[in-house]
Amino acid sequence: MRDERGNVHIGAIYGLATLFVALAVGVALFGSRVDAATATEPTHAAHGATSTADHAHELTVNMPTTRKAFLDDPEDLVAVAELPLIKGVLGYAPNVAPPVDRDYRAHVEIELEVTEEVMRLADGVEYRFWTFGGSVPGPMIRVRQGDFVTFTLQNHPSSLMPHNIDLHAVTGQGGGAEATLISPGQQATFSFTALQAGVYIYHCATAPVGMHIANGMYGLIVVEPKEGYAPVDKEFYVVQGDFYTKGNFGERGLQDFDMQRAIDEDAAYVVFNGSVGSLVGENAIFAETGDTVRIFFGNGGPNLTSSFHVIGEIFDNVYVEAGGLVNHDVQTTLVPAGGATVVEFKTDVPGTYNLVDHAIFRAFNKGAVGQLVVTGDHDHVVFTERTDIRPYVPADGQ
Ligand SMILES: [Cu+2]
Repeated sequence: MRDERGNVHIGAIYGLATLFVALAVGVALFGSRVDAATATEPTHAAHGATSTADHAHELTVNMPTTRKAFLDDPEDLVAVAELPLIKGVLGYAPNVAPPVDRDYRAHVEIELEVTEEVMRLADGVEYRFWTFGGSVPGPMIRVRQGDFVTFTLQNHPSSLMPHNIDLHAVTGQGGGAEATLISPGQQATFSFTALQAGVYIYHCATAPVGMHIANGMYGLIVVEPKEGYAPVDKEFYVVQGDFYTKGNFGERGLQDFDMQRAIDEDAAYVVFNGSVGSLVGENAIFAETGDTVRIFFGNGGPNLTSSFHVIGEIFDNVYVEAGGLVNHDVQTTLVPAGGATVVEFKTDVPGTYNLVDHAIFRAFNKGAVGQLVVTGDHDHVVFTERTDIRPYVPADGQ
């Protein structure tokens, strides 16, 4: 349409104008009733009108089969006053809170105490953590979709700071943050209905929010779908977090928080369950071959997205972002700061399986390693140990 001087040929302009007029007339005459079958060339409309059976590759979507909205069931209409009162049982990592195991709604009471205490961050390294329940992560809370939860947060009198809690499972102002903001030596209570199933981070949301999270104030609340999760042999609770100390990784002594480093997202430590080695050696988690394993995995952040991977395993199921969409056959799953996932797999071969953030310098240089030790019978079809080793001499003898 353009010659070597860059001029557009008049014929091309005429052709385009004719086409435009023809299209305009077509639209005026037929409007939306233009039948795809009358088109002389395939169009998007015609494509969309063909049967899906004509497609070589059909898109398959894993529709959530278990998802139910609150108020879908008659039981959701039962008044709170009629619900049985249950004391919530907490689970301290790597142990989970016990499965809900009930097919009715309840009024669940949860108490969680905030403390500030010096604990081990790595060998020879201590840190003044701010905690829910005296641990990092804070304990797992586990309820059933539709439960009415009365939540009491207590700030220990020995604390120096005010604290609160924002539970991502809560629908309402600040996730409970305003309702629970308390000074040392106070406690506050609020209630919420767990409207939606999923696995949710909770965290402190007191200013400076980043600092409270960076000091270890996060954990998971599991809202089981009404029919519960499928039974498995082993469940574990792991939460990743990044830490910002004045000293670099491994520098000994009591380390102070470094605000500038946190702003720069220059983590000195990236760890599972609050310290280097929390899931390694004698602290490892265990399973036997043939076990089905479920890991509730959260990421407290405050900054870094996790590329969660178990070396030598493939996740059979990943509850994408811990929601109702289940993916299969996944190697590494992204878990955002302030997010979670649920991964499930079956152990086939004995060995030591490293849990890592596959942003791999974090694993080998900043602490993000855990170990799942699998014992039991060896399936030599699934995997052989090394069967041969010998000197290698290239054919050309070099
Ligand atoms: Cu706090």
